[in-house]
Amino acid sequence: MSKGTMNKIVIIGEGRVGKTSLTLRYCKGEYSDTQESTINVSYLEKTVQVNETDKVNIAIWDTAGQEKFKSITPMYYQQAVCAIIVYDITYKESFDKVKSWVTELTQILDTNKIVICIAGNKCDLENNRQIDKQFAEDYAKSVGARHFLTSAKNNRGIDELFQYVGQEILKRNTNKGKKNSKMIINNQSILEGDKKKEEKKKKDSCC
Ligand SMILES: Nc1nc2c(ncn2[C@@H]2O[C@H](COP(=O)(O)OP(=O)(O)OP(=O)(O)O)[C@@H](O)[C@H]2O)c(=O)[nH]1
Ligand SMILES: [Mg+2]
Repeated sequence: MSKGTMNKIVIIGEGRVGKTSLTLRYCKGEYSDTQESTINVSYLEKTVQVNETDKVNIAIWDTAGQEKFKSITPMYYQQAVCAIIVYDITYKESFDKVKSWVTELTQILDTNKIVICIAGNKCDLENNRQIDKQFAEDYAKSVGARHFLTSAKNNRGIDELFQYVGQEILKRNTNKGKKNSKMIINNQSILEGDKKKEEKKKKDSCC
């Protein structure tokens, strides 16, 4: 990956599902049982060490889930290369809403091009689970997304989630790079072909 490229990730989902807690846990190693609701959006940057040699810089846009901010959230989707949709495994309605987030994303972004992850957060509260893991995984698969179980409180599943995001972004950026260099090579061959044609024309018209 070229150094300095910033890859935009947007975190969306119902209010109080743990979007900010996930982000803070991953970026700063912090967690609070009294985390306050986000106003509009918050922004953090981090570098994901994908493997021994490759790093991916990510800019995380942690959106506000409260109803009153719903109309402004789509503004933050633009240019995103990855969306993480969070629900709370102990709150069924938050999973039902995942479907509307997926629909909204599809209307604004090319979902074939971006990485979509669905995170079932608060998995430390297993006894209060309202959403079956297999059910959630099947749903994620059906919309081309990858499902993760996370706990910001117990720091579970979060590194795996962002590691996957980093790997997928790296893969896509590498493919894009290959496509671009192919285009440059093709353009070069066209130019060289034109040059040869031009020289032949000159020769033919000469004497
Ligand atoms: N048990 C448990 N509680 C969590 C977890 N993650 C977050 N919480 C708690 O859930 C509440 C909401 O967390 P936030 O991170 O503010 O949720 P949010 O999705 O950012 O909420 P909005 O900013 O309002 O959209 C807070 O009291 C957190 O401490 C978790 O993994 N387990
Ligand atoms: Mg928040």
